Amino acid sequence: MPKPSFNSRIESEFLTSAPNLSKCPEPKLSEVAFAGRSNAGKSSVLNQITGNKSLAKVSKTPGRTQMLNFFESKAGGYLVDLPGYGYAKTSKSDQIAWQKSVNEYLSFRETLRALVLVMDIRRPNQEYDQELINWAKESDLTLHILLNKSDKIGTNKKLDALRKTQLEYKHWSNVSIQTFSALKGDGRGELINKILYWFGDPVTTSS
Ligand SMILES: Nc1nc2c(ncn2[C@@H]2O[C@H](COP(=O)(O)OP(=O)(O)OP(=O)(O)O)[C@@H](O)[C@H]2O)c(=O)[nH]1
Ligand SMILES: [Mg+2]
Repeated sequence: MPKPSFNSRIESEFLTSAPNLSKCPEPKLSEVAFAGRSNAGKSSVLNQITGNKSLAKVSKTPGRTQMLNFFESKAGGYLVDLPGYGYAKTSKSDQIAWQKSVNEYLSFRETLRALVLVMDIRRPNQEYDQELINWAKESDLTLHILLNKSDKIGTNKKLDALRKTQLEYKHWSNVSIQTFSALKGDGRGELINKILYWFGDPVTTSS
C-alpha cells in the first residue's frame, strides 16, 4: 500500500458530469464514490484530499450537486461526487430523479470499489443515511463513514460521536469509521491512505 506523507494529496482533475449510469465514463479504473446528505460536506471533503479548493463546487445553498461528477486521479482511479439527498426544498421530481440515478449507479457500477458516506458529526444517521448504510451492508460493498465537520465540536464530543458510531457498527466487517474536518484537514491522512489502497486493490468479480 502506498504510504503518503502527511502533506500528500490525491491530485485529480475534473473528468465529466453524468446525469445517470449510462452516461458515466467507461468503467476501467477503480472508483471511490462520496455520498451523503446535502450540505454534509462531500464536495469540501474532495477538495481537501485533492488539495484543490476549486475542484468540486462547494455551495452554501444545499442541493446544488445534481450530477454524478467524476474526477480522475493521477494515482489511477476515479473519485465520484454524488448528488446529495435530504434537502427539504428539493422538488418531488428532482428527488425521484436523484434516487433513480444514484440507486442505479450504486447497484450496477462494476468498478465501484468503496463508498464514503459523509455525515455531519453533529447529526449522524439521519433518514436515507441509514438506508444507504443498510444497503451497503446487504450488497457487501466496502463502506467508510466520515463524521465530518469535527471542527464544529470539542474533542470530547468528537470522541463520543466516534465511539457511539463504532459501537453501532462493530459487528460489520465491511465498515470503517473516522472523524474528519474538510475545513481544517483533520483526518485527511487516514482517508487518503484508504483511497490509495482501494485504487490499488480493484474490484474483483467472479465472472
Ligand atoms: N466548519 C466546517 N464546514 C464545512 C466542513 N465541510 C463542509 N463545510 C461547509 O458546509 C457547506 C456545504 O458543503 P459542501 O461541500 O458544498 O456540501 P455537499 O455535501 O457537497 O452538499 P451538496 O452538494 O448540496 O450535496 C459549505 O458551506 C462548506 O463550507 C467542515 O469540515 N467544517
Ligand atoms: Mg456537493
